[in-house]
Amino acid sequence: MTSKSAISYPSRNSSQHLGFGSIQEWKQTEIGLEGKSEVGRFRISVYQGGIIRIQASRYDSFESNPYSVISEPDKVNFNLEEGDNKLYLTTSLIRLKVDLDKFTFSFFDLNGNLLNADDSLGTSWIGTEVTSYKQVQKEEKFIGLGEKTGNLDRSGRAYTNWNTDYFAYGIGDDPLYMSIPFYIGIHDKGAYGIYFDNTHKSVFNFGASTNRFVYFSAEDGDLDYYFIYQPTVAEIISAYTWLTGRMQLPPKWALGFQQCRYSYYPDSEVYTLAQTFRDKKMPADVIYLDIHHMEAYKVFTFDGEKFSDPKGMITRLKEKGFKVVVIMDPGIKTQQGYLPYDEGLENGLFVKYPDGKTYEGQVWPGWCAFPDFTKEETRSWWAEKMAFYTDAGVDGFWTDMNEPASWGQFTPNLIEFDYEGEKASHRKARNIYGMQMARSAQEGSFFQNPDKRPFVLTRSGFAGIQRFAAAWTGDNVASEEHMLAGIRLVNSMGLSGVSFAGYDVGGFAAEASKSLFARWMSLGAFAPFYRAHSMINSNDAEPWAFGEEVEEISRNYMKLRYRLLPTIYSKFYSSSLSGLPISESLAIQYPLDENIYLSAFQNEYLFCDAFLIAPVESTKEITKVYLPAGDWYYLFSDKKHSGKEVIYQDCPLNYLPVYVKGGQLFALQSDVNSASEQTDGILRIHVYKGKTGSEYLHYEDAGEGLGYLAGEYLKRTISYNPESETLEFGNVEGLYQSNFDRLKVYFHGFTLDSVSIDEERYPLKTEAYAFLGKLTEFDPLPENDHPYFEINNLPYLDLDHLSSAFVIKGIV
Ligand code: NBV
Repeated sequence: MTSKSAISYPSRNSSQHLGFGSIQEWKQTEIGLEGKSEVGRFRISVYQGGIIRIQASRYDSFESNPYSVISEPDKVNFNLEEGDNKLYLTTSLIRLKVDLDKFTFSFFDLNGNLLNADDSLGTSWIGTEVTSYKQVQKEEKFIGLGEKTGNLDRSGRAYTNWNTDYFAYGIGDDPLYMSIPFYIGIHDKGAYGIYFDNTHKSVFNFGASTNRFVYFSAEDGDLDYYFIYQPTVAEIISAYTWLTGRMQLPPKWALGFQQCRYSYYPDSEVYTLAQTFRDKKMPADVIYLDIHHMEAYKVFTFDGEKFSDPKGMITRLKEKGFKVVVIMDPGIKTQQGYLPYDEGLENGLFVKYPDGKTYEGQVWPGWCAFPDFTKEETRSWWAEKMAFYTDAGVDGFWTDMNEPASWGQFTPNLIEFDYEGEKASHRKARNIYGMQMARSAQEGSFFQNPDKRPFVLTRSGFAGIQRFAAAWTGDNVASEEHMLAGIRLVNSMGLSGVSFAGYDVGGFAAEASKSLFARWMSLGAFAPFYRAHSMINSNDAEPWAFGEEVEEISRNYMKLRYRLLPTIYSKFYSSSLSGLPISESLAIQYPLDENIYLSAFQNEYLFCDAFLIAPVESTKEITKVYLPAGDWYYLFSDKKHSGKEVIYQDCPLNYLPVYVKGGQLFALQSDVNSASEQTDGILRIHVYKGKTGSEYLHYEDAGEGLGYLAGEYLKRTISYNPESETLEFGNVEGLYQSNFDRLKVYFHGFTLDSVSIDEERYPLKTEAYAFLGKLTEFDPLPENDHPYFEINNLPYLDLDHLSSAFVIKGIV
C-alpha cells in the first residue's frame, strides 16, 4: 500500500511533566493581567480585595465551569509593579508575587506574612492532567473539601473528586456522592481558601506519599482556582459563598423532623405513620415517599394499587400537619409509550453517544435513558413534568441516584452532555450532573408553585449545590463510628458552603441497637437537617420502634428541636445571607487551638452559635470533652466550666453532652407538634453570663412563600453586653406580625433578683427549669435509674412583647 502524503506525528512525550515555563509576555487588564509562556497562557483576575483568580491553560482559550461561580469581578482597585523579574499585585488584602521565570505564586497579607506559596514545580501538566504544587507552611492544617471522610485536619491524606454512588461506604472511604474542590489552609500566619474550579475528576493530596508539597490536580481542563484571603475562617467561607452562592431560606417545615423509609407503602401505612407521630406526641413535619410510590420505578407515576388516590392521601396528611416529599431518580425507563421517555427521545433531551444514539444504563426501572440536565431545555422540560407531583400536593423533592448511578458503577467516558451548548464528555460533566438535576428540581418546584419556597434534598452535587438543595450523606451504616463520621461529614460540608446538611439518623444500612438509635436521635436534633431513614428489608426504625426508653429519649430531643425552632430558623436566615454553617466545626472559631484537631475532640461543633455539641458513642457513660476558650454551661444543669480545659462528662443515654457558651443567648418557643402549629405566644430568651457578650438576630416570617423578600419579615437584634451589664432589645423591623406577644427572659449564671427597664425596677420570679422531660422509670431497680436534671430557682422576667427598643439593665 502506498500513502498519499507523509503524516507528521507529534513527538511522544506526553507522559512527562511539562512545566508552564517562563513568562514571555504579559499585559495589565482592567481586572488584573494576562500573558503567555512558551507552553500556555495565563490570566490573573481580582474578584475582590480578598479573592484572586488564577487561570493557566495550554490551549488557545480558557475553559471555565459555567455552573459554580455566580459572581463577577467587583472591579476593585489593585496595584501592579514589576521588578527583578517578579510581578507584585497588591489589593486591599493580598499581596501576590508572581515569579516570571518560574511562573510560581506567593500570596502574602499586607503585613508581609506568607499565606501560601507554590512549590518551585509550580503549575505543570502530564498529558492533559494539570496540577498546582504548593508548599506546606509550618504546622499547617487543611480543612474542608465538602463531603469527605477522614479527619477534620486532612493532612496526610489524598482525596478524589468523582461523584460516586457508594452503598454502605466505610467511614474512611473515598470518593462519595458529592464533590466540592474547596479547602482552607490554616497556620499561625493566617488562613486562606482555595477553590479549584474544575469539574473533571480531581485529586487533592495533602501529603499522602510525599513530604515535599501538597497539590491539587485535574484529569483535564485548566488550572483555574480562586485564592481567598480574609482575616478569619468565617470570612473565608463567606467569601467562598459569595463566589458560589448561598442557600436560599428554606420553608420552615423543612427544619422540623422528617421521617423516611425505603419505602413506606401503601397509603394506609403512610396514614398510620402520620397518626402515630400525633398520637405519641412526637413532633414531625415530613413523610417521604421512596421509590415504591412509583409504578415499576418510573418517575412521574404513582403505583395505582399502592396509592390509588395520591391527592386525597396528601390532603389528609396535610390536615394532620404533614408535608410529603417524593423521590425523583434521573433514569427514565426506555419504554415506548411511557411519555417521559417518548418526549425526551423526540426532543433530544437525553445524554447521547457521540454518534447520536441515546446512552442507556441500568437502574431501578431496568434500562434507562438519562435526561441531560446540563441543557436548559431539559431542565425546563423536567420542571414542567413536575406538575405531576405538585398537582397531587407534593411539597418537596428528593433527588437521588444523581451521581448519576447505574448498575455496574461505571459510565463510559465518551458519552456526551450539552454542558450549556459547549458539549462535554462524561469526564467533564459527571461531577456537575447531580447539581444540575437538583437545580431542575428546585426550578420545577418554583415553576409549579411560585408562591412556595422549594425544598429539594440531593445526594450528589458540586461546588455551589447549596443554592439549590439541602444535602444528606447517602447510604450510611447503623454503627457508632458511622454516627460520628456523619458529624464530620456534615461539619465539613458546612465549611464548604453547604449549610443545610444531615445524615440518615439511625443509619440507612444494617440495624441500629436501641442505644445507638437513641443517641443518634439526640444528635440529629442538633443537625441542620433532621431525618430518620432506613433500608428496605430492615427492621422498623421509627422513633417508637425501639421500646419505651428510646421512645421517650427520642421524644425529648424531638421536642427540644421544636422548642428551639425560633433560634434555628433565625440561624438559617443568617446563614442564607452569610453562607456560614449552622453546624460549625470548632475550626471556624478556634482555628489555632491544636486540641480541636485531636481525634478525641475533632467531632465537636457549635450549633446555632450558642451550643457546643460533643458527640459521643451510645456505648459510653462518661466521655472526655474539650471546651475551648470561654466559659461554658452544661445545658441541662447550668454547671459552669472554664474553657481551654478537658473535662470528664457523664453521658447517660438520655443526656447528650451539650454546653452553652457564656455570653450567648438563644430563643425557645413552647411545645408544638409541627413547625406550623401555633405556640403559646411566649418567646423565651435564655441568656448566659459571660465575659464576652453576643448579638442574636431574631428572625420570623410566615415560614413559607416569598413575602419575606418584599418586607414581610420581622427582625430584631438582642444583644448582651457584659461590660454595660445590659441586655438590649433592638427595634422590631419589618412588616410581619410576630408569632409571639409575650417575652420571658431567663438568666443563667447570674445572681439576680431584679433588673431595671427605663429606670423602673422589675423583680424576677424563679422557676425550676428543665430542657428535657423526666423519663419514666419502667424498671424500678435503682441501677436502671435515669438521671434527671432541673435547674433550680432559675430567675426570669416576664414581659409584654414590646415592639420598640428597650434595654434591660443591671444584669450582674
Ligand atoms: O431509593 C432507594 C434508596 C434510598 O432510600 C437511599 O436513601 C438512597 O441513598 N436509594 C439510595 C437507592 C438504593 C439504595 C440501596
